[in-house]
Amino acid sequence: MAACRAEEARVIALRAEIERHNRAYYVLDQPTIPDAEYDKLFLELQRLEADHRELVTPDSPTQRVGGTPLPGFAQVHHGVPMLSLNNAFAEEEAAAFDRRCREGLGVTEVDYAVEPKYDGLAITLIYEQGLFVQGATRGDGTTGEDVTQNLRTVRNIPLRLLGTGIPDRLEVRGEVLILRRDFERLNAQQRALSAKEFVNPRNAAAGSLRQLDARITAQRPLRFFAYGVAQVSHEMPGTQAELMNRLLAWGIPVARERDRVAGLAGLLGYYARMGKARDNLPYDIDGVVFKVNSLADQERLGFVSRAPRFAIAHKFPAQEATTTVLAIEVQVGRTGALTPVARLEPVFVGGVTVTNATLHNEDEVRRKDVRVGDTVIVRRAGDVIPEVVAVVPERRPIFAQEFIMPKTCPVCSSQVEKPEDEVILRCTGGLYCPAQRKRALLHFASRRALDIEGLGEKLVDQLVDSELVATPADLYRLDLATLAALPRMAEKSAANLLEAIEHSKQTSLPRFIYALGIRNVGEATAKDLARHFASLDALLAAEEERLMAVPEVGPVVAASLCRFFAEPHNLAVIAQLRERGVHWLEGVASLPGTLAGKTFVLTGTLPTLTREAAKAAIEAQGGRVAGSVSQKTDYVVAGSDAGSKLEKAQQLGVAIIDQDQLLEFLKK
Ligand code: 9MJ
Repeated sequence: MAACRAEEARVIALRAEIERHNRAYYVLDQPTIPDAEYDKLFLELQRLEADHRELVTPDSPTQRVGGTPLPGFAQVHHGVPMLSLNNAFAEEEAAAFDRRCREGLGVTEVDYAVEPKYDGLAITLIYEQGLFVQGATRGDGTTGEDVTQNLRTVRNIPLRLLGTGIPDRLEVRGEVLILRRDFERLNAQQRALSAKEFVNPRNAAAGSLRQLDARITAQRPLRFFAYGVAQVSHEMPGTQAELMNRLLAWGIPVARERDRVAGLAGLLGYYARMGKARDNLPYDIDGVVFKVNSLADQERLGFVSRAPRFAIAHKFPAQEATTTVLAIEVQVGRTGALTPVARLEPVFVGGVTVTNATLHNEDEVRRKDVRVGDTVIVRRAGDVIPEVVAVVPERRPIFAQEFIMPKTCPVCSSQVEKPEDEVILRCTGGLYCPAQRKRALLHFASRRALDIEGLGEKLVDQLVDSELVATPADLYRLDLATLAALPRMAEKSAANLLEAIEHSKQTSLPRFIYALGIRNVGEATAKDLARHFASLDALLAAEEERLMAVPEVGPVVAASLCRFFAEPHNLAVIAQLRERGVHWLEGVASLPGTLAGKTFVLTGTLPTLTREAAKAAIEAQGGRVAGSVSQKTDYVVAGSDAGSKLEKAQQLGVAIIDQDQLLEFLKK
């Protein structure tokens, strides 16, 4: 049925509105309407076009869904070759690039346009009279594949350019990629469908772009970002930075993180800034790109073989590398969790040499099917612990055996159980299990717990293996002769350790609760409990209901606490710790750290607190207690019979408080 004028007008209005929302969402990252409303507009347009085929245009948003699968991709010859960039891996190489640019241009300082180096796939887009007509992959740089149908489905590639001054012909270069958050969602979807997950966003983007059936590509969250112009029929701006702004004005997405800098210092500053920002960017980047900003200067510098002289990619350390699995071992954690760990052929990745990578749990090993002898892709991003991302199946040795989790604890041979609703297996040996004992000791001694400096993994291994120490309470019975007799232990280190142990006796209630290593009781919960109960005995006496009355404590935490305190062995250790001198200031419900950066001086006799107790309480909150009053003193805590320190404080105008005011501070 032929469309009437009103329908034609509606189709035009719908298209304009949908494209406006598309641009707001995909190019400007500022969504304007809820998804459901967008879907309604889209459906209305689809229906009108289905009823009136003559109204369908190639730039209609409905044309982004993909059509009949192709038998194969046609080849496209690139009129202007798609070059690659030379790489700089070190500062000296960036400096050499800057020197060559300065010398080539005869200037003392070069103005640069800088941008992220996307870890995606290079493509080229051709627009004629503002209409997207062809898109192709880079291929070998001279000839690529015609992936126009697939690129039409990429939501942030404009099918028609917007605005004014649209050239008759424009060829834009850029990269297609998948944003990290979209990648996570895509893999979750794959899991839900029991389909194979993608290894990383780059592989997912590559696989999606090279689909012969564009309907599949349409379902993949591909994005495009432009970084250059190969050909244009019109007069264009004179710099790379302005060129990018012009593309953006036409509705072509460009990197938000682009910038302009001066000279080598500017380049290195940008590299450092982006290196820090890397893990928080919406997409993966593998470095930054430096380009001489002036397009005339770019032309003067020209090209060397297949790469421009006016640009360079300064790479970041790779976050992924391949290596081989030498063994799969199972570690037992503090709470008995069994974690499979891959021992790897050492490999340099993420800026460090990695020899182990976590395999998380049994389900993960099975899903990834990692076997000893496998070649695997290892990832280490930022400070995150290295992990095995995937196996390279083509390189699996024929003898490789499927990995099976042990049925008993690999350390103490106790039964292994899989608690309901958990993916991890746990050793049921509790503190009978040396592995759990070692982990518990390390946790007890860790910085945020009792902070025993020098009590590291090796020493804990020695102490437990030689049966000198089984529980944290045993630490407080060690003596110099016993410690110094340990292999590889010098008398000085033994003395230092004893001093650190002695020092740890004075602690705070939140630290002590945290140090016990109760499941589901982290630092924040320990603080909540300490604040609520104010004394350890009150906490020990609390039944499940009273525990649940703590605002931040739910049934899981309450159950863990009850289980822990119901264990006579745990109560015995707590009693021994107290007997052996571990102490804290009780009756003061407080939040550690509230006095950070504040210096106190104590003088005179306080009504109830001993000087040691007051000092411990201040220090437990991160405050410092000094011996004499100076300009740097924040507060003098004065009791009865205060002498010269009080006078000094008055002279210097330092705040003077009493015990009650101090206790108020400690409560905050
Ligand atoms: C990437 N991959 O992000 C260039 N690139 O410029 C950027 N690649 C490039 N620019 C000229 N940002 C040739 C290649």
